[in-house]
Amino acid sequence: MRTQVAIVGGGPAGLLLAQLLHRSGIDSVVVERRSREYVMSRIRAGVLEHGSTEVLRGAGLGARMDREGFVHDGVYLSTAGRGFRVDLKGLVGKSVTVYGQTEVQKDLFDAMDRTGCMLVDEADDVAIHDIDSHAPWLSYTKHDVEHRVDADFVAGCDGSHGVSRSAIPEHALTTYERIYPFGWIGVLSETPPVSHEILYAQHERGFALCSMRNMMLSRYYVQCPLDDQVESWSDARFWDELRRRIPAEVADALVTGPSIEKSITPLRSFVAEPMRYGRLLLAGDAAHIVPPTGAKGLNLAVSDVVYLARALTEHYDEHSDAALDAYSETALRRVWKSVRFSWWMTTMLHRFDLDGAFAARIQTSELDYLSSSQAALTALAENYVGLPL
Ligand code: FAS
Ligand code: PHB
Repeated sequence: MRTQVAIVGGGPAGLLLAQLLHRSGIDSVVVERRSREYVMSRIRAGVLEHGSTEVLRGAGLGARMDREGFVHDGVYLSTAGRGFRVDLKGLVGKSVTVYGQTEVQKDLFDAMDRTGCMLVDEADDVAIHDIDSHAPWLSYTKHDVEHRVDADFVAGCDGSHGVSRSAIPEHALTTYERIYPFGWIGVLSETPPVSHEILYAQHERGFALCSMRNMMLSRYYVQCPLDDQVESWSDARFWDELRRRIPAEVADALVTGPSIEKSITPLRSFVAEPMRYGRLLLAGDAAHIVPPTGAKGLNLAVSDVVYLARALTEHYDEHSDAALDAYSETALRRVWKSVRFSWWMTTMLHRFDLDGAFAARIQTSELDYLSSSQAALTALAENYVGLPL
Protein backbone atom coordinates (compact mmCIF):
# COMPACT_ATOMS: atom_id res chain seq x y z
CA MET A 1 0.00 0.00 0.00
CA ARG A 2 1.05 3.62 -0.41
CA THR A 3 0.52 6.65 1.84
CA GLN A 4 2.02 10.06 2.44
CA VAL A 5 3.19 9.50 6.04
CA ALA A 6 3.81 6.03 7.50
CA ILE A 7 3.60 6.19 11.29
CA VAL A 8 5.30 3.53 13.44
CA GLY A 9 3.55 3.22 16.82
CA GLY A 10 -0.07 3.73 17.83
CA GLY A 11 0.42 5.34 21.23
CA PRO A 12 -0.51 8.98 21.92
CA ALA A 13 2.18 10.39 19.61
CA GLY A 14 1.34 8.18 16.64
CA LEU A 15 -2.43 8.48 16.80
CA LEU A 16 -2.44 12.22 17.52
CA LEU A 17 -0.12 12.75 14.56
CA ALA A 18 -2.49 10.75 12.34
CA GLN A 19 -5.40 12.91 13.49
CA LEU A 20 -3.57 16.23 12.98
CA LEU A 21 -2.40 15.14 9.52
CA HIS A 22 -5.91 14.02 8.63
CA ARG A 23 -7.24 17.47 9.56
CA SER A 24 -4.72 18.89 7.07
CA GLY A 25 -5.84 16.47 4.38
CA ILE A 26 -2.65 14.41 4.63
CA ASP A 27 -2.96 10.64 4.38
CA SER A 28 -1.21 8.35 6.86
CA VAL A 29 -1.08 4.73 7.96
CA VAL A 30 -0.33 3.82 11.59
CA VAL A 31 1.41 0.48 12.18
CA GLU A 32 1.21 -0.65 15.83
CA ARG A 33 2.89 -3.74 17.28
CA ARG A 34 0.34 -4.45 20.02
CA SER A 35 -3.43 -4.97 20.10
CA ARG A 36 -5.72 -2.10 21.03
CA GLU A 37 -6.62 -3.96 24.24
CA TYR A 38 -2.97 -4.20 25.22
CA VAL A 39 -2.32 -0.51 24.51
CA MET A 40 -5.42 0.41 26.55
CA SER A 41 -4.28 -1.76 29.47
CA ARG A 42 -1.16 0.34 30.08
CA ILE A 43 -1.48 2.71 33.09
CA ARG A 44 0.68 5.73 32.44
CA ALA A 45 0.43 9.50 32.57
CA GLY A 46 -2.17 11.45 34.46
CA VAL A 47 -1.62 15.17 33.86
CA LEU A 48 -2.26 17.23 30.72
CA GLU A 49 -0.57 20.60 30.38
CA HIS A 50 -2.68 23.61 29.43
CA GLY A 51 -1.26 23.52 25.89
CA SER A 52 -2.00 19.82 25.46
CA THR A 53 -5.66 20.33 26.33
CA GLU A 54 -5.82 23.14 23.76
CA VAL A 55 -4.29 20.86 21.10
CA LEU A 56 -6.73 18.04 21.87
CA ARG A 57 -9.71 20.42 21.75
CA GLY A 58 -8.48 21.91 18.47
CA ALA A 59 -8.24 18.40 17.00
CA GLY A 60 -11.82 17.59 18.00
CA LEU A 61 -10.60 15.33 20.80
CA GLY A 62 -11.56 17.41 23.84
CA ALA A 63 -15.27 16.73 24.45
CA ARG A 64 -14.93 13.83 26.91
CA MET A 65 -11.81 15.38 28.44
CA ASP A 66 -13.79 18.55 29.20
CA ARG A 67 -16.65 16.49 30.62
CA GLU A 68 -14.67 13.97 32.66
CA GLY A 69 -11.28 15.58 33.23
CA PHE A 70 -10.46 17.47 36.42
CA VAL A 71 -9.09 21.00 36.08
CA HIS A 72 -6.53 21.63 38.81
CA ASP A 73 -5.66 25.24 39.63
CA GLY A 74 -2.92 24.24 42.03
CA VAL A 75 -0.56 21.50 43.16
CA TYR A 76 0.87 20.70 46.59
CA LEU A 77 4.44 20.00 47.64
CA SER A 78 5.45 18.85 51.10
CA THR A 79 8.78 18.46 52.85
CA ALA A 80 9.38 16.78 56.20
CA GLY A 81 5.64 16.58 56.68
CA ARG A 82 4.93 20.28 56.01
CA GLY A 83 2.92 21.08 52.88
CA PHE A 84 2.53 24.21 50.75
CA ARG A 85 0.39 24.92 47.71
CA VAL A 86 1.59 26.19 44.35
CA ASP A 87 -1.26 28.35 43.08
CA LEU A 88 -0.83 27.64 39.37
CA LYS A 89 -3.85 29.72 38.28
CA GLY A 90 -2.98 32.63 40.53
CA LEU A 91 0.69 32.66 39.58
CA VAL A 92 0.56 32.13 35.80
CA GLY A 93 -3.13 32.24 34.92
CA LYS A 94 -3.25 28.63 33.71
CA SER A 95 -4.23 25.23 35.10
CA VAL A 96 -3.55 21.57 34.33
CA THR A 97 -6.12 18.88 33.63
CA VAL A 98 -6.02 15.48 35.30
CA TYR A 99 -7.21 13.05 32.61
CA GLY A 100 -5.43 9.72 32.37
CA GLN A 101 -3.40 8.74 29.32
CA THR A 102 -5.66 5.70 29.08
CA GLU A 103 -8.58 8.05 28.43
CA VAL A 104 -6.61 10.08 25.87
CA GLN A 105 -5.73 6.82 24.15
CA LYS A 106 -9.40 5.77 24.07
CA ASP A 107 -10.41 9.12 22.59
CA LEU A 108 -7.70 8.72 19.95
CA PHE A 109 -8.79 5.20 19.04
CA ASP A 110 -12.38 6.45 18.71
CA ALA A 111 -11.18 9.31 16.47
CA MET A 112 -9.24 6.88 14.25
CA ASP A 113 -12.45 4.90 13.72
CA ARG A 114 -14.57 8.03 13.24
CA THR A 115 -12.21 9.62 10.70
CA GLY A 116 -11.43 6.40 8.87
CA CYS A 117 -7.68 6.81 9.41
CA MET A 118 -5.86 3.51 8.87
CA LEU A 119 -4.48 1.76 11.96
CA VAL A 120 -2.86 -1.65 11.59
CA ASP A 121 -2.49 -3.27 15.02
CA GLU A 122 -0.78 -6.50 16.06
CA ALA A 123 1.83 -5.90 13.35
CA ASP A 124 4.93 -8.03 13.78
CA ASP A 125 8.51 -7.53 12.58
CA VAL A 126 8.01 -3.88 11.71
CA ALA A 127 11.07 -2.60 9.87
CA ILE A 128 11.93 0.76 8.34
CA HIS A 129 13.72 1.02 5.00
CA ASP A 130 15.43 3.61 2.76
CA ILE A 131 14.99 6.56 5.10
CA ASP A 132 17.91 8.32 3.41
CA SER A 133 15.99 8.29 0.11
CA HIS A 134 12.85 10.16 -1.02
CA ALA A 135 11.00 6.82 -1.04
CA PRO A 136 11.15 5.31 2.46
CA TRP A 137 8.99 2.32 3.23
CA LEU A 138 7.90 0.03 6.06
CA SER A 139 7.59 -3.73 6.10
CA TYR A 140 5.62 -5.77 8.65
CA THR A 141 3.89 -9.10 8.96
CA LYS A 142 0.38 -9.74 10.17
CA HIS A 143 -1.08 -13.22 10.49
CA ASP A 144 2.09 -14.47 8.73
CA VAL A 145 1.41 -12.30 5.68
CA GLU A 146 4.12 -9.81 4.73
CA HIS A 147 3.08 -6.23 3.97
CA ARG A 148 4.80 -3.14 2.60
CA VAL A 149 3.87 0.51 3.11
CA ASP A 150 5.47 2.98 0.69
CA ALA A 151 5.47 6.59 1.90
CA ASP A 152 7.00 10.03 1.50
CA PHE A 153 7.93 10.19 5.19
CA VAL A 154 8.17 7.81 8.17
CA ALA A 155 7.23 9.10 11.63
CA GLY A 156 8.90 7.13 14.43
CA CYS A 157 6.35 7.23 17.26
CA ASP A 158 7.17 3.80 18.68
CA GLY A 159 8.31 4.77 22.15
CA SER A 160 11.56 4.10 23.95
CA HIS A 161 11.79 0.42 22.93
CA GLY A 162 10.76 0.80 19.32
CA VAL A 163 12.73 0.32 16.09
CA SER A 164 12.70 3.89 14.77
CA ARG A 165 15.55 5.42 16.73
CA SER A 166 17.80 2.46 15.93
CA ALA A 167 17.08 2.98 12.21
CA ILE A 168 19.27 6.09 12.42
CA PRO A 169 22.95 5.21 11.82
CA GLU A 170 25.00 5.38 15.02
CA HIS A 171 27.36 7.96 13.52
CA ALA A 172 24.45 10.33 13.02
CA LEU A 173 22.94 10.00 16.51
CA THR A 174 24.02 11.52 19.83
CA THR A 175 22.30 10.38 23.02
CA TYR A 176 22.22 11.94 26.48
CA GLU A 177 21.14 9.92 29.50
CA ARG A 178 20.86 10.09 33.24
CA ILE A 179 19.66 7.00 35.11
CA TYR A 180 18.29 7.70 38.59
CA PRO A 181 19.22 5.25 41.38
CA PHE A 182 15.59 4.48 42.24
CA GLY A 183 12.18 3.75 40.72
CA TRP A 184 8.53 4.42 41.55
CA ILE A 185 6.13 1.77 42.63
CA GLY A 186 2.69 2.87 41.51
CA VAL A 187 -0.69 1.71 42.80
CA LEU A 188 -4.14 2.27 41.36
CA SER A 189 -7.00 1.82 43.87
CA GLU A 190 -10.76 2.31 43.67
CA THR A 191 -10.72 4.74 46.58
CA PRO A 192 -11.44 8.48 46.88
CA PRO A 193 -8.32 10.62 46.31
CA VAL A 194 -6.68 11.74 49.56
CA SER A 195 -6.22 15.27 48.23
CA HIS A 196 -8.30 17.32 45.78
CA GLU A 197 -5.05 18.37 44.07
CA ILE A 198 -1.88 16.42 43.30
CA LEU A 199 0.63 16.18 46.18
CA TYR A 200 4.39 15.71 45.68
CA ALA A 201 5.98 14.71 49.00
CA GLN A 202 9.71 14.95 49.77
CA HIS A 203 10.66 12.97 52.87
CA GLU A 204 13.79 11.49 54.42
CA ARG A 205 12.32 8.03 53.81
CA GLY A 206 11.85 8.89 50.14
CA PHE A 207 9.49 10.53 47.64
CA ALA A 208 5.73 9.93 47.44
CA LEU A 209 3.05 11.19 45.06
CA CYS A 210 -0.71 11.35 45.55
CA SER A 211 -2.77 11.68 42.37
CA MET A 212 -6.03 10.47 40.93
CA ARG A 213 -7.99 9.50 37.81
CA ASN A 214 -11.48 10.33 39.11
CA MET A 215 -13.31 10.75 42.42
CA MET A 216 -13.27 7.00 43.01
CA LEU A 217 -9.97 6.06 41.39
CA SER A 218 -6.72 7.11 43.05
CA ARG A 219 -3.15 6.86 41.79
CA TYR A 220 -0.28 6.77 44.28
CA TYR A 221 3.46 6.35 43.90
CA VAL A 222 6.28 5.70 46.35
CA GLN A 223 10.01 5.93 45.59
CA CYS A 224 11.60 2.48 45.85
CA PRO A 225 15.04 0.92 45.27
CA LEU A 226 15.80 0.29 41.61
CA ASP A 227 16.15 -3.46 42.15
CA ASP A 228 12.88 -3.83 44.05
CA GLN A 229 10.33 -6.35 42.84
CA VAL A 230 6.58 -5.66 42.86
CA GLU A 231 6.11 -8.93 44.74
CA SER A 232 7.97 -7.50 47.72
CA TRP A 233 5.40 -4.69 48.04
CA SER A 234 2.19 -5.94 49.64
CA ASP A 235 -0.67 -3.46 49.67
CA ALA A 236 -0.23 -3.10 53.43
CA ARG A 237 3.46 -2.25 53.03
CA PHE A 238 2.68 0.26 50.29
CA TRP A 239 -0.03 2.08 52.27
CA ASP A 240 2.13 2.14 55.40
CA GLU A 241 5.09 3.64 53.53
CA LEU A 242 2.89 6.18 51.78
CA ARG A 243 1.39 7.30 55.11
CA ARG A 244 4.89 7.83 56.58
CA ARG A 245 5.98 10.11 53.75
CA ILE A 246 3.00 12.48 53.43
CA PRO A 247 1.92 15.15 55.94
CA ALA A 248 0.17 13.68 59.02
CA GLU A 249 -3.13 15.44 58.35
CA VAL A 250 -3.15 14.00 54.83
CA ALA A 251 -2.18 10.53 56.05
CA ASP A 252 -5.05 10.64 58.53
CA ALA A 253 -7.47 11.24 55.64
CA LEU A 254 -6.06 8.45 53.45
CA VAL A 255 -8.64 5.88 52.38
CA THR A 256 -6.88 2.66 51.43
CA GLY A 257 -8.17 -0.29 49.48
CA PRO A 258 -6.96 -3.21 47.38
CA SER A 259 -4.62 -2.28 44.52
CA ILE A 260 -6.16 -2.96 41.10
CA GLU A 261 -2.84 -2.23 39.41
CA LYS A 262 0.66 -2.22 40.86
CA SER A 263 3.86 -1.70 38.89
CA ILE A 264 7.39 -0.38 39.19
CA THR A 265 8.67 2.29 36.77
CA PRO A 266 12.40 3.00 36.55
CA LEU A 267 13.28 6.70 36.29
CA ARG A 268 15.62 8.09 33.69
CA SER A 269 16.25 11.13 31.53
CA PHE A 270 17.12 10.40 27.91
CA VAL A 271 17.38 12.49 24.78
CA ALA A 272 18.41 11.40 21.27
CA GLU A 273 19.58 14.04 18.81
CA PRO A 274 18.71 14.80 16.08
CA MET A 275 15.03 13.89 15.87
CA ARG A 276 15.26 13.60 12.10
CA TYR A 277 17.35 11.55 9.68
CA GLY A 278 16.47 11.85 6.01
CA ARG A 279 12.78 11.05 5.66
CA LEU A 280 12.51 9.58 9.21
CA LEU A 281 11.23 11.91 11.93
CA LEU A 282 11.07 10.89 15.60
CA ALA A 283 8.38 12.08 18.04
CA GLY A 284 7.56 11.32 21.68
CA ASP A 285 9.27 8.65 23.75
CA ALA A 286 11.06 7.36 20.62
CA ALA A 287 13.26 10.45 20.97
CA HIS A 288 13.22 11.28 24.69
CA ILE A 289 12.27 10.00 28.12
CA VAL A 290 11.72 12.09 31.24
CA PRO A 291 11.22 10.96 34.85
CA PRO A 292 7.46 11.32 35.52
CA THR A 293 8.10 13.75 38.43
CA GLY A 294 7.36 16.70 36.19
CA ALA A 295 4.37 15.06 34.42
CA LYS A 296 5.98 15.87 31.05
CA GLY A 297 6.30 12.62 29.08
CA LEU A 298 2.89 12.56 27.44
CA ASN A 299 2.87 16.34 27.05
CA LEU A 300 6.18 16.32 25.17
CA ALA A 301 4.75 13.72 22.80
CA VAL A 302 1.95 16.21 22.09
CA SER A 303 4.26 19.15 21.41
CA ASP A 304 6.55 17.10 19.16
CA VAL A 305 3.57 16.00 17.12
CA VAL A 306 2.21 19.54 16.82
CA TYR A 307 5.55 20.73 15.40
CA LEU A 308 5.79 17.70 13.10
CA ALA A 309 2.24 18.04 11.77
CA ARG A 310 2.82 21.75 11.07
CA ALA A 311 6.05 20.93 9.20
CA LEU A 312 4.51 18.17 7.10
CA THR A 313 1.52 20.37 6.28
CA GLU A 314 3.88 23.11 5.10
CA HIS A 315 5.71 20.55 2.95
CA TYR A 316 2.55 19.43 1.17
CA ASP A 317 0.59 22.70 1.10
CA GLU A 318 3.31 25.26 0.51
CA HIS A 319 5.99 23.01 -1.03
CA SER A 320 8.37 24.35 1.58
CA ASP A 321 10.68 22.24 3.77
CA ALA A 322 11.77 25.09 6.05
CA ALA A 323 9.79 23.80 9.04
CA LEU A 324 10.80 20.20 8.32
CA ASP A 325 14.46 21.21 8.20
CA ALA A 326 13.97 23.04 11.53
CA TYR A 327 11.81 20.32 13.13
CA SER A 328 14.52 18.66 15.21
CA GLU A 329 15.89 21.96 16.53
CA THR A 330 12.40 23.32 17.24
CA ALA A 331 11.24 20.20 19.07
CA LEU A 332 14.48 19.76 21.00
CA ARG A 333 14.42 23.33 22.35
CA ARG A 334 11.15 22.53 24.14
CA VAL A 335 12.22 18.96 24.97
CA TRP A 336 15.34 20.10 26.81
CA LYS A 337 13.38 22.65 28.87
CA SER A 338 11.04 19.87 30.00
CA VAL A 339 13.98 17.51 30.57
CA ARG A 340 15.53 20.18 32.79
CA PHE A 341 12.32 20.75 34.75
CA SER A 342 11.73 17.02 35.21
CA TRP A 343 15.35 16.58 36.37
CA TRP A 344 15.01 19.53 38.77
CA MET A 345 11.74 18.20 40.31
CA THR A 346 13.26 14.71 40.60
CA THR A 347 16.51 15.96 42.15
CA MET A 348 14.66 18.22 44.60
CA LEU A 349 12.09 15.68 45.78
CA HIS A 350 13.77 12.27 45.93
CA ARG A 351 16.11 10.70 48.46
CA PHE A 352 19.60 10.21 47.01
CA ASP A 353 21.42 7.90 49.42
CA LEU A 354 24.81 8.21 47.75
CA ASP A 355 24.86 12.01 47.43
CA GLY A 356 25.53 12.62 51.13
CA ALA A 357 24.55 15.19 53.71
CA PHE A 358 25.47 18.23 51.62
CA ALA A 359 23.01 17.27 48.86
CA ALA A 360 20.32 16.65 51.47
CA ARG A 361 20.85 20.16 52.87
CA ILE A 362 20.66 21.64 49.38
CA GLN A 363 17.35 19.85 48.86
CA THR A 364 15.97 21.27 52.12
CA SER A 365 17.17 24.73 51.17
CA GLU A 366 15.69 24.47 47.66
CA LEU A 367 12.28 23.60 49.08
CA ASP A 368 12.58 26.27 51.78
CA TYR A 369 13.37 28.89 49.12
CA LEU A 370 10.56 27.61 46.90
CA SER A 371 7.96 27.81 49.66
CA SER A 372 8.93 31.38 50.52
CA SER A 373 9.55 33.00 47.11
CA GLN A 374 6.89 34.20 44.67
CA ALA A 375 9.50 34.23 41.92
CA ALA A 376 10.51 30.63 42.58
CA LEU A 377 6.90 29.48 42.76
CA THR A 378 6.12 31.31 39.50
CA ALA A 379 9.00 29.57 37.77
CA LEU A 380 7.74 26.19 38.95
CA ALA A 381 4.17 27.05 37.95
CA GLU A 382 5.00 28.17 34.40
CA ASN A 383 6.94 24.96 33.79
CA TYR A 384 4.34 22.71 35.40
CA VAL A 385 1.37 24.08 33.40
CA GLY A 386 3.55 23.81 30.31
CA LEU A 387 5.78 26.26 28.45
CA PRO A 388 4.31 27.77 25.28
CA LEU A 389 4.30 25.52 22.20
P1 FAS B 1 4.30 5.15 23.79
O1 FAS B 1 5.37 4.27 24.37
O2 FAS B 1 3.13 5.51 24.61
O3 FAS B 1 3.70 4.49 22.46
C1 FAS B 1 4.57 3.85 21.55
C2 FAS B 1 3.74 2.80 20.83
O4 FAS B 1 4.58 2.17 19.86
C3 FAS B 1 3.27 1.69 21.77
O5 FAS B 1 1.89 1.48 21.62
C4 FAS B 1 4.08 0.47 21.35
O6 FAS B 1 3.34 -0.73 21.47
C5 FAS B 1 4.38 0.77 19.91
N1 FAS B 1 5.58 0.10 19.40
C6 FAS B 1 6.73 -0.15 20.05
N2 FAS B 1 7.60 -0.77 19.23
C7 FAS B 1 6.97 -0.92 18.03
C8 FAS B 1 7.34 -1.48 16.79
N3 FAS B 1 8.53 -2.04 16.62
N4 FAS B 1 6.44 -1.44 15.77
C9 FAS B 1 5.23 -0.86 15.93
N5 FAS B 1 4.81 -0.32 17.10
C10 FAS B 1 5.68 -0.36 18.13
N6 FAS B 1 4.39 10.26 31.53
C11 FAS B 1 3.84 11.18 32.35
O7 FAS B 1 3.72 12.35 31.94
N7 FAS B 1 3.41 10.82 33.62
C12 FAS B 1 3.50 9.51 34.08
O8 FAS B 1 3.11 9.23 35.20
C13 FAS B 1 4.05 8.53 33.25
N8 FAS B 1 4.15 7.21 33.66
C14 FAS B 1 4.72 6.28 32.82
C15 FAS B 1 4.84 4.92 33.18
C16 FAS B 1 5.44 3.99 32.31
C17 FAS B 1 5.55 2.53 32.73
C18 FAS B 1 5.94 4.40 31.07
C19 FAS B 1 6.62 3.42 30.13
C20 FAS B 1 5.81 5.73 30.68
C21 FAS B 1 5.20 6.68 31.55
N9 FAS B 1 5.05 8.02 31.18
C22 FAS B 1 4.50 8.95 31.98
C23 FAS B 1 5.49 8.46 29.92
C24 FAS B 1 4.45 8.10 28.90
O9 FAS B 1 3.23 8.65 29.28
C25 FAS B 1 4.97 8.55 27.57
O10 FAS B 1 5.52 9.85 27.64
C26 FAS B 1 3.91 8.50 26.49
O11 FAS B 1 3.37 7.21 26.47
C27 FAS B 1 4.61 8.85 25.19
O12 FAS B 1 3.79 8.50 24.15
P2 FAS B 1 4.42 7.86 22.82
O13 FAS B 1 5.60 8.68 22.42
O14 FAS B 1 3.29 7.67 21.91
O15 FAS B 1 5.05 6.46 23.28
C1 PHB C 1 -0.28 10.45 37.66
O1 PHB C 1 -1.41 10.84 38.03
O2 PHB C 1 -0.06 9.29 37.23
C2 PHB C 1 0.89 11.39 37.77
C3 PHB C 1 0.67 12.70 38.20
C4 PHB C 1 1.74 13.58 38.27
C5 PHB C 1 3.01 13.12 37.92
C6 PHB C 1 3.22 11.81 37.50
C7 PHB C 1 2.15 10.94 37.43
O3 PHB C 1 4.07 13.98 37.99
